[in-house]
Amino acid sequence: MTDAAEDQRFMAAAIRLSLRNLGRTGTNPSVGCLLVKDGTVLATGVTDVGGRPHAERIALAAAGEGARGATAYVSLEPCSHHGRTPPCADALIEAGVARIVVSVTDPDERVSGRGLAMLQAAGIAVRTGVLEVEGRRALAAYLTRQVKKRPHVTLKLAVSPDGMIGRLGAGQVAITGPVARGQVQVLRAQSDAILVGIGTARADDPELTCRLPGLADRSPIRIVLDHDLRLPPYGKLALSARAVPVIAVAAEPPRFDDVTDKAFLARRSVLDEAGVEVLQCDPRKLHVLLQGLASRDISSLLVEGGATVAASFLEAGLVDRIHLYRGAVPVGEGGVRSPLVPGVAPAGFSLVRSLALGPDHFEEYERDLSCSLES
Ligand code: AOF
Ligand code: ZN
Repeated sequence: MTDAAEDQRFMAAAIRLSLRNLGRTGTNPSVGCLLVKDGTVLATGVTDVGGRPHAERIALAAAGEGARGATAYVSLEPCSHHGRTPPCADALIEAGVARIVVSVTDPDERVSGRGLAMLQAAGIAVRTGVLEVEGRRALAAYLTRQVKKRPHVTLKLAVSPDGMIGRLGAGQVAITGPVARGQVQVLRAQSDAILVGIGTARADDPELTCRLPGLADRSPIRIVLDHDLRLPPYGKLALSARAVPVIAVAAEPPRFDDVTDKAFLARRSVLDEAGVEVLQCDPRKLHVLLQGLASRDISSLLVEGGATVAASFLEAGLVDRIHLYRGAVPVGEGGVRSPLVPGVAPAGFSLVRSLALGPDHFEEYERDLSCSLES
């Protein structure tokens, strides 16, 4: 195998490994690191839950003296700053690593090329940009929050063969089967927050938690766009707000004769008591809301419905990735039309993955790079 092919093979493994703690490292990226010598993996490391220790330190600790003369494959540039831990670049130099292969350079202004420069200055051979597209995909939440100061947004839609996402007044309609639903639950576990509109919250009474065995403690924060604060206090979301946080995003309360609407205040105090946080921010100003969520350490946001919310995120140019499921059973009369249909790439997006999930079909679209620079 050529050196280049071997670099790609080990970097692919480091990136795959990094996915293990996706959504569990706070604002710190989940990074994967492999230490390799003579074509054999000596040790591996993934950024620990909570964000520390960093991946390189875990791999170096596992390899011990064996790290001397090894090649390190890291999905993100090793850090150069004294943050809550000393620089990984120093640790790699001290351990006597001979060569470093990196996928993505770190946009964190404390690092941003300095990690690579430190390694090179110490005489270590450095190669960057290996499987960069895949590396950026795995680090998308971190990179988006760092660069755009907003969370990375995934829009998920489950669409029936007749182009519907549900039926008016019918509550939750099962569009897809258990395999697809399981995949959505994994996506929830990997996201920091999940967002729906008040229409969906009222009509479907969803729980929006991750209920896969073993992943129940990884439910994301639940956010409802709720302009007039109509979230039912006895719905599943409010009733479970003490176990898994719920944020209702409401506009400024209406005022009559300069007195704040009493009914609004009453609704707010009931929700306060249930443990629901009311965030005052006009839910129609999505850019402002997303900046606010990023400043609360939310790096990845999963938008789960309904049609109005999906359309407004798309119109605002705030969708980075789309997960589109096509179910097998038509909804028929009274259906709610989906803003997107499977098989047709939305403008500015490209298909990156497509697979069958039992009777259903799954498509993943990513925002084209030229469009993703703007918002
Ligand atoms: C690495 N390896 O596994 C990760 C890195 O608060 P601190 O000190 O943990 O620093 C956080 C920054 O460290 C984060 O913004 C990013 O630049 C880097 N994350 N670096 O060498 C890792 N997770
Ligand atoms: Zn580090």
